[in-house]
Amino acid sequence: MEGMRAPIVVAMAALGWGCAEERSSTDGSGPSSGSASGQGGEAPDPSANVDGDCMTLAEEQAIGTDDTLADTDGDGFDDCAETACVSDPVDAAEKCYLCGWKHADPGNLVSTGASEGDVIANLDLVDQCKEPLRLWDLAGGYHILFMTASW
Ligand SMILES: [Ca+2]
Ligand SMILES: [Ca+2]
Ligand SMILES: [Ca+2]
Repeated sequence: MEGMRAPIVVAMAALGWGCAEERSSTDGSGPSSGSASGQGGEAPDPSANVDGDCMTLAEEQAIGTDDTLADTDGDGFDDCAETACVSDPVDAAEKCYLCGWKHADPGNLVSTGASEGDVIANLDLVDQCKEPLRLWDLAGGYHILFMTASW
């Protein structure tokens, strides 16, 4: 068995799409004038949206994103897109899946086996967008997995 390779090809169909497209910050709802941080000692306006990313200063502060950058971590997905796809907007290593899957791993799953009713291992898959996908990121939804293997 050693030395044998078992490539797995997975195609999936999802019932919903989360963040298949990055939102643009140039959609006409652009930045408001001025800085949310205020100048000259003014109190910042918690409803201001300086970077035009759909979140107010108060919302950005609540999740730790930068209110002057639409894409806080510079990973190519703006803060709103990452919030929508349940990706970390302050971690450049975590991005929205191109196919729209949400990062839905609840973080508390434990593999119990591979029989009916078990929680199977958090497999490394490749989706139809040719992107690596962790199986547990599909938790909480119904998905059809098409898997093949060859030796
Ligand atoms: Ca922002
Ligand atoms: Ca980002
Ligand atoms: Ca990110």
